[in-house]
Amino acid sequence: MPTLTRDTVSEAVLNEALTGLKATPKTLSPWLFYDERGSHLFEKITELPEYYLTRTERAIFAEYAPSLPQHLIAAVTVAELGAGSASKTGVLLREFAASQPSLLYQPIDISPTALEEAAASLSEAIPGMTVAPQVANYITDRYTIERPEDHIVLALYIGSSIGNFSPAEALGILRNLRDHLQPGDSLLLGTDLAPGERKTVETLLAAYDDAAGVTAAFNKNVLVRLNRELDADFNINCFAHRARWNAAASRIEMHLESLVAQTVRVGGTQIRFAAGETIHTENSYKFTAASLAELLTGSGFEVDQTLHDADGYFAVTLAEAV
Ligand code: AVJ
Repeated sequence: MPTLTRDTVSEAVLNEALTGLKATPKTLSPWLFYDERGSHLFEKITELPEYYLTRTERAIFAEYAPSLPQHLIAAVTVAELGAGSASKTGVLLREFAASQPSLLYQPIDISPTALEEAAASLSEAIPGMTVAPQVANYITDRYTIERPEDHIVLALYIGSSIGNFSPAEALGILRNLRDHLQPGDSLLLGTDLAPGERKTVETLLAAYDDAAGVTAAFNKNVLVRLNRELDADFNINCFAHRARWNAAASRIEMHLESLVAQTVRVGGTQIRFAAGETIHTENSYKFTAASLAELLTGSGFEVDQTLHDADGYFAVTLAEAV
């Protein structure tokens, strides 16, 4: 099973930080958010009044779980990409476990702490279920999906995690996932939706710039992490959290804006910032029915059904590997 040791993680952090901060414009990849503190801040984000994504997706699951297609419930193993603490997954797993007491659940995530919490809380909530966690970056590392004999695989890629990736990268991730599957296996994909009739850009922006400042702390945590792990000397107060809607690319962007001209030392390298210059820390793509269909068809899946909330904020798509 591929695992990341502490050393390979720090090396990856150093590579990512130096490559991103020497580039123009400056970037830092969103996976850097998720150290222990970042993972906890993200959990707090999911409970914010402005952050509708998690609770909307959970409501869709709760409504949908009792009517899951029979072939999915019969003999299935569930593998989840980017499981995190898997707080939403329980709703679905409970449904599967009801008809399948020895359910095998395979969460894959980059954060060992989040996986430990997921394994602990789910094993307790669903006795009899086997949890087989895998610490892996599903973009850069190999991962495995086990298939008990005569079982189908249901892959979960929920929480709009795929929204962090460009359309081309998203295709690559789903094609790679498809390569782990067989025809007849299924994918449940959770995606945040683009502004529409009832969803405004303001709603979106508020979700990424909440009144309590949790998202700002989450964004700035990447600098805290570089300070600690790479002995960098970012002055956190000299950067501000910014959320922007990029309509042309259909994405929310998060940036850290340097409030002054300054030089920061990162792993022995001097990085210069102009006043107002930003580090682009995250893209969060927002989908339409058309962009979802294109993504899924292009990666070897066929859309079975799409579920969403009444306001069209969020979508959960069930697709079959073809
Ligand atoms: C975990 C990628 C789904 O894009 O909404 C939340 C991360 N960033 N607030 C998202 C995030 C700022 C989140 N995803």
